[in-house]
Formats: sequence, C-alpha cells, structure tokens
Amino acid sequence: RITDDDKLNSETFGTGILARGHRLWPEIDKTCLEQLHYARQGVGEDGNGWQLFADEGEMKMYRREEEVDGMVIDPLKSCHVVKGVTAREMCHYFFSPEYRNDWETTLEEMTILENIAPDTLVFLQTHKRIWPASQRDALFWSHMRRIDDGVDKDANDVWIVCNRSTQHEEYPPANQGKCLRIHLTVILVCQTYITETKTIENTTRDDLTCKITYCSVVNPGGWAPASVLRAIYKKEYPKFLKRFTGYVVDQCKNKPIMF
Ligand code: 6CM
Repeated sequence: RITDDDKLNSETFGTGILARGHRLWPEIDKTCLEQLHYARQGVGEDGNGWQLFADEGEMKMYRREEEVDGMVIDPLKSCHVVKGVTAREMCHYFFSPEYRNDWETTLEEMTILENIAPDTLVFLQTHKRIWPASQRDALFWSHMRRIDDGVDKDANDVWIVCNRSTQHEEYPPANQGKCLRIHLTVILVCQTYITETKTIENTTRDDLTCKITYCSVVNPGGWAPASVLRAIYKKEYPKFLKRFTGYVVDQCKNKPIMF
C-alpha cells in the first residue's frame, strides 16, 4: 500500500525511488530509455520509410508497414503541438487510471493489477471487440517520469509515459478463451515550451506550448485481416490523439498550471 509519506518521498527523491526494488524495475528503466531515444529520432528529413497517413493541422501521423508471421505490427510515430498545457499535465492525464475512461475510446474494462509506486502501475485492459476480429486484452506496466538528461536544451521540461506488455501469473493470455492478448510498446514524450520573455512564476496558460511525440507498436496477438487492422488504426489513432489532447486542454483550462 502506498502511503502519503511514500508519495512525498517520491517527489523529494525523484523518479523510480519507490519502484527500484521491484522485479520489473530493470526492464522498466531500460525500456523507457530505449523508447525515449527511439522517439527522439523522429521520422527523419525525407520520411526515411515512414509514410504520412494523417495530417490535420499540427498533428502528423506516420506508419511503417511491417508484418511478422502474417500479422500486421505497423510501427506508428506521431507528433502534435498543443497550446495551453504543460508536459507534466499531458502525461498526468495519460498515466492516471481515473481519467482513462474519459478519453480512451476502445476501452471496455480496466483493472489495476499492481500498484508498484505512484508513478508505476500494472494494468489489465479489455478492449472493445471490433467486428469481425476477436476481442483483445492487454496486460502492461505503465511508468511516468520526468526526463532530466539535458538533451532537449530549448524545452523547459520533458516528461514521458511508457507502457509495455508484461506477464502476470494469475492472468495468463487467452484465459477462458475470451480474448486474444495484444502485445504493445507505447511511449508518450511531451516537452513544455514557455514564451521566451516569461519565467515560471509569471507564466500564464497563453505562454505554454506542449510538443508531443507518441510512438506505438502493437502486435494483435493472433491473426486479424491486415486490411481491417490497417483501416482500424487509420481511423482510431488520429481519433485518439485529437480526443486525448483536447481532453487535457479542457481539463486544465481553469486549473493552476502544474509544472
Ligand atoms: O496508448 C493508448 N492507450 C493506452 C492506455 O489505454 C495504452 C493502451 C494501448 C492499447 C492499444 C490497443 C489498440 C487496439 C485496440 C483495438 C484492438 C482491436 C483489434 C482488432 C483486430 C482487427 O497504451 C492509446 C491507444 C489508441 C489506440 C487507437
């Protein structure tokens, strides 16, 4: 059980202090750094094999067509720019279970299997069945942290949330044959930019710009027709990013800024 003292310790001593002793910690730490490096590479000057499939205002989404054993696992990379919120706020709403149902449109049910630390949770989610495919579930750890490695020199701060599939003894895949288990790796990287003439103390929401990179690779965990899957992704990913970012802007509007 996480107490208020633990939460305070995590704020004082920084990321991972409470999760560090956990069996998943080495993998969580390594995956976050790898995924951050991958997200920072962008899509390159000439697209580098990335195809732009959604281009709406500031939001751009790219994918690569990839298959393993006949299953579509197209990696996705997207960037967006949103005004009026911070990187931490964006990550807070993406990570925290209490808001997930407000913005996640494919969700049927969500359970927290393990509360490792205030910034590290294990989730089991069942997603809505999309005809004609079987229903899917996902079991994954989720970790949120501030990045302080000095790489993004122009940004005021950088926050990430990384999600990756894992196993849990009590919840094996295809339990009772109901769902196929998808395998996912997801990272949300957010950077806050503040109008140059402002300091943190006199910043208002009009001075904030949040740059977002969202990358995901989802293995559907069992055969699904490639054309159906690609059509679903093409529709659902832009819908998700617009809805989620709009939701965060809305939630933050009349609240104090959270850096
Ligand atoms: O990253 C997103 N959401 C996070 C919190 O829920 C988390 C979850 C990812 C699950 C991604 C599942 C996508 C596929 C769901 C439909 C499965 C149907 C398969 C049908 C086969 C034909 O990282 C946002 C995810 C937005 C996805 C559009």
